[in-house]
Parts: sequence; structure tokens; C-alpha cells
Amino acid sequence: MLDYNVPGGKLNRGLSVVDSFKLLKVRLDSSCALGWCIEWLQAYFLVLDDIMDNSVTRRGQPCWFRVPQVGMVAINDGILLRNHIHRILKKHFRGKPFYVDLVDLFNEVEFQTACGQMIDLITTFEGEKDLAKYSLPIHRRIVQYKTAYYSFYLPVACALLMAGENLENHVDVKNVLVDMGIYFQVQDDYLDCFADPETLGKIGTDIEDFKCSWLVVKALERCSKEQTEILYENYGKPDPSNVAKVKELYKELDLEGVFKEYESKSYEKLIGVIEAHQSKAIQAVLKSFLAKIYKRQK
Ligand code: GPP
Ligand code: MG
Ligand code: MG
Ligand code: MG
Repeated sequence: MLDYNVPGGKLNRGLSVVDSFKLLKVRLDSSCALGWCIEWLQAYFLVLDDIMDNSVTRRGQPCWFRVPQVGMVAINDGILLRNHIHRILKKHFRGKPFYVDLVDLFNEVEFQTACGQMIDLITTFEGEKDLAKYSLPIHRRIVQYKTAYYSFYLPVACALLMAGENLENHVDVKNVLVDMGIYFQVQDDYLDCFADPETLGKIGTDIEDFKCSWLVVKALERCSKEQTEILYENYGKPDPSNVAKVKELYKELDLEGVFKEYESKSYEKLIGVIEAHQSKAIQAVLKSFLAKIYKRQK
């Protein structure tokens, strides 16, 4: 179960912990163990997210719950993956002065992620499917919580804690990382529809699932009256012919072009904010993280 679900990703989150340690010049033997804790957290979220999103593939193989003889045992596997984070933390860090803060950080970030996942899911409830409620502020709220905290803030916060820093003094760093996480999830929403599943390692399900994706929000902003009707008729239905109509509309509205412009504008904005930071070491940490994801194809 561990071999199937923990490795095989891009390791952006885990490696960012290790890179941040190096850039902040923290000497600690167990930085890799901490990086892996975030990869375990990611595995736990993905196993459960794929059940909730009714997904088909992940990292180029069937989603864990789709493996014959796994099924809903996958829920318990998710819980086991989660438990192991705290077992690893205890094994490597229990005697350290930052141990309590580290445990608290993981708990807090997990709570934020579960809240984001809740909003992501309840906006798609059968019987409440109403595209009129989807807007950029709603999208931002969902992705800030479901993705940005655990994927971007957590790796750097871990390194800062171990460098002996008080996280309350780094609200500006948290804010940039949250914006970076929002940009990352917009990429995820874009790739869900436009990437080749072979490269991406997963088959998109956002249109079928009636997700508040960045693409549908942008489409709603740009649609004519007739196009809006097409979107309302076809969004959130499992039939491939409905999905195809939505994708056709996205092409007509040039959402690929809209995304490319968003991507370069976001990058420039983020670089601007990063370069205004007083610490060169923190600038390097943030830039190295951004470089990992800019113009990613998977
Ligand atoms: C990504 O959303 C968000 C998560 C993986 C967090 C899940 C949180 C839980 C508490 C289970 P997504 O569904 O767009 O990701 P993907 O496209 O990879 O399925
Ligand atoms: Mg999801
Ligand atoms: Mg998903
Ligand atoms: Mg997605």
C-alpha cells in the first residue's frame, strides 16, 4: 500500500523542505524524514480525494480504491497513511525543542485542508448544482484552503521552525506562499481539462464533478447568453457527450489563451513580491519553490 501510494509523484513538496533547509543553512540530519512526512500527507489526501472525486487514474496507475481487492479498504489505508506522519515525527523529532510546534503545524494545516475539501465538495451537491454561485472569490477560498496551505506554506514553515524562527514573524512569507498555492491550483484546474492524461498521470474529472474550477469561472465571465445556456445544460453531467460540449465551449472562449496570460502575469507578480522581501535567504527559498512549478506540464 505504501509503495503504491507514497512514491511516484513529482516530490515538489518533500524536496522543497530539503531545499529550504539548505538555503536557510539549517544543519539537521532528519530533514529528509520531514520532507517525507509531507509526501505521506499528500498520499493520504490523494487516496481519499480520489474516492470523493470518483477519479480513475493517479500518477499513471489506477486510483488505489479502484484496485481489485482494495475498494473501500482504501479509506482505512488513508487513515493509516495519516497516522504514520505522526509516528515519523515522533521517531525523529520528539526530543527537539520545536517538536510541539511541528506537531501543531501539521495538525493545523491538515484542518485547513479538510475545510477546503469540504467547501470544494459541498458546492457540487446534487440538487444544489447552480453555476450562478461560482465566482473567482469562491474559487479562491476553496483552493487557498484545500491546496495552498499544505502544498506551499507547510514545507517552508517546517524549515523556518527548525531554523528557530517564530512563525508569527513570517506572515508575509505565508501570504506569498498562499498566492503561489492558488496559482498552482489554477494550473491544476487548467491541466485537468487541457493536459494529455498520459503526461499528467491522471484523467480529469472536474467537468463531470461540477467542480468550481478556475476554467468554469473564467468561462462564465466570458460567455454570451447562448453560450451560458450551453454551459448550464452540459456542466456537471457524467455523459462524455456533455463533457465534450463543455470542452468545445472552452476552446471557443480561448481559455487556453486566458490561462497563458494569467500564468505569466501571476509569475511576474509573485517575483515582484519575493524580490521585495528583506532577507536574501528567504527570497532564495521562495524563488526555488516557484521555479519548480512555473509552466509545469504535470
Ligand atoms: C486537490 O484537489 C486537493 C487535495 C488533494 C486535498 C484533498 C483533501 C482531503 C482532506 C482529502 P483536486 O481534487 O483538484 O486534486 P486532483 O486534481 O489531483 O485530484
Ligand atoms: Mg478534489
Ligand atoms: Mg481530485
Ligand atoms: Mg484537480
